[in-house]
Amino acid sequence: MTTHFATSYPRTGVTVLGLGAMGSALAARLLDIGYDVTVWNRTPGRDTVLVESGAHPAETVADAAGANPLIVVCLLRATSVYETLTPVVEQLRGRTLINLTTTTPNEARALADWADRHGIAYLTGAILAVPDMIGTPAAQIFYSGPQPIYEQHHELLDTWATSTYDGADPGMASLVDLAMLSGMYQMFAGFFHGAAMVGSEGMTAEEFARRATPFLRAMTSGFREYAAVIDAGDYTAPGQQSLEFSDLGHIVSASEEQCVDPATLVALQGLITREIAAGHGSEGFARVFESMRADTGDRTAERIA
Ligand code: FVH
Repeated sequence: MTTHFATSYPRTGVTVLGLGAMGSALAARLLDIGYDVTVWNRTPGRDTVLVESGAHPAETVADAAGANPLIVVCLLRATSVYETLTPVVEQLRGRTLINLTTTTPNEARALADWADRHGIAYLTGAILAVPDMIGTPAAQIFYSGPQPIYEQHHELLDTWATSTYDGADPGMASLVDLAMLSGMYQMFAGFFHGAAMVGSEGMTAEEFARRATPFLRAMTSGFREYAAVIDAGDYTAPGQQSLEFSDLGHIVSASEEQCVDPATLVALQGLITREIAAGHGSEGFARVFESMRADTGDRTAERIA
């Protein structure tokens, strides 16, 4: 994929398209540290505070896109991006687009191909933070796509969050972001399930959280150990808790006895059972990974389709 770089520009000019909770936070941060920010939003009226802080309001997307060589997009979904940018694709030619809208990896790749076809320099960003965190190192934003674009705008990107460059594949930033969110939501699902189990006998969720938080925080040290096993691909190495020992049938039964839906746990039990049935019962619990992972054969055809 050829990459089109907008000519370098003074530190100051940035356009932000999309002034929802996140887009507003991104634009406000840039204003705070002295960037010259032009803003646009589909629904008028969401720029009031930003304009009072010095932002330039754009009447149309075309005006906003034409105002600066760097355009940051923070809309709702990939479809929102196409709807907004397709009519102004000629104004965008030769400029740089950093898309911080949540997309799937393939949506990000398709957007990158679309930008390339229209002579637009394009970088995918994926935000792992809530708006209030923008401007703090606790916020994380992952980027992928042409590294020169990332390096050219590194100073600006770092004003928002701790930036990580995840390589040339435009879909990688989205993939890492969604993988992190997957771990978070499944962790919360486990907490909700546990709270429902003890709640069936009157323990409050607050009391359960007080008890569960230090335990679950301690268990995260297992990630590195499991990662070492997975990367080595050796689930027979000594010292691992076996799949047979990890059978969750008793927890599923306890949940059912308490009339609590064990659906999230049953999904994991299914992966364990599958590996045991395939003859791997004596191997380590981390072998569940093998039940999940993609066949890393050539998926290029799928991606472009
Ligand atoms: N808010 C958060 O905590 C999360 C944290 C992680 C990353 N996400 C992603 O950030 C994107 C924006 O999220 P948001 O929280 O700003 O969302 P809203 O406040 O709902 O604002 C959405 C903006 O998108 C505009 N928009 C929606 N559809 C269209 C469209 N078809 N054409 C043009 N603009 C559109 C919307 O405009 P309006 O409704 O005000 O007219 C808002 O500006 C998102 O990808 C999160 O997943 C945030």
